[in-house]
Amino acid sequence: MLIKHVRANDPSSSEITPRSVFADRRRLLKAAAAAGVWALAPAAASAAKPARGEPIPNVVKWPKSLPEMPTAYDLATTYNNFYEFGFDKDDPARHSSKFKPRPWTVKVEGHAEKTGTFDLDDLIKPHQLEERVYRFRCVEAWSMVVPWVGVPLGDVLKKFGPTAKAKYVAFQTVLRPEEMPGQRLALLKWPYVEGLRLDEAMHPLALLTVGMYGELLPNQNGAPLRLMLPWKYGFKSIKSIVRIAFVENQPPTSWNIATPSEYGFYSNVNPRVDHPRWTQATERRLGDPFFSPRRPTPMFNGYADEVAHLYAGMDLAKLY
Ligand SMILES: Nc1nc2c(c(=O)[nH]1)N[C@H]1C(S)=C(S)[C@@H](COP(=O)(O)O)O[C@H]1N2
Ligand SMILES: [Mo]
Repeated sequence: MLIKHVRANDPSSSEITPRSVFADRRRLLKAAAAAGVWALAPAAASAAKPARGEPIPNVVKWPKSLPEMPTAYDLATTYNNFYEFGFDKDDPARHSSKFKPRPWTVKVEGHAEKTGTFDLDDLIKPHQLEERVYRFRCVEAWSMVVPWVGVPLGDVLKKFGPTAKAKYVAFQTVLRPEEMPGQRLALLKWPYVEGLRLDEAMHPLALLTVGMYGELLPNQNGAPLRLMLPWKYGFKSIKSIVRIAFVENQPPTSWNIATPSEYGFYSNVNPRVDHPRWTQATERRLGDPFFSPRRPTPMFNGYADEVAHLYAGMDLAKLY
């Protein structure tokens, strides 16, 4: 029942072109089957209701949350992109139950006064946590509205005292092919990496996220620690972060490495700059009835008043 319901609300495959130009899906799936990569990862959530996470108590509600109805939990946790767990939207929920998000440490490196390896519980204190309902837009033109739980990224970064040489922040996902079956395939160059200009990272909307819907993040949504950058396409919001580095030069980013002509460093949501293979002017909201029209995508995903000044004078068609 649940699965039927989810499927009926999925964006149909004819509306959304698979992003990958290098991946011939059938060849990949064959390779996956031959390599037996899914064998160790039990199919968990696919046949049943996704297991709910641990509740996070005493979360302060952010006053500027969207007044919209959040996307159904079951949709936001079963229609995912997390290539470490596979290529299809239902792979992350099905193949991530072996992943162990705790205990967890994050290595902080580079141009900062304080660096080192920090336990997640020392990095983010429970009393700092806020619930923020943000709009979320994937570069593949689907969107959702999610109540995330986290702390402003800038508040965490400031504690390390970035020095004058720190111009960018680089992020890296954990590398654990034994727990992440997608990392046993060459879907992307592993580990997944992302980056922001320091002023983008310090922007008060950038959220370092540990939960959603009042609970700890499920593995498929990037447990235990991910970014949430609501004015950028979803792929900038890197999951399962183990390394944060203050760097001088623009760091490499996974999708830019994979397909530079399609994915740039900035990746701001921009309805005026189409993806080479599909329009970015409109989107399909997960959970909308199948027959309802696509919605227009606003500049910076609706956060232009807050973030447009970061990009003043930049040609966003060139710096996409
Ligand atoms: N490490 C890692 N982070 C990732 C991805 C990924 O494949 N690996 N996918 C990105 C993409 S393309 C999107 S749309 C979002 C999806 O987040 P969600 O599953 O919480 O909706 O995660 C982003 N972060
Ligand atoms: Mo995405």
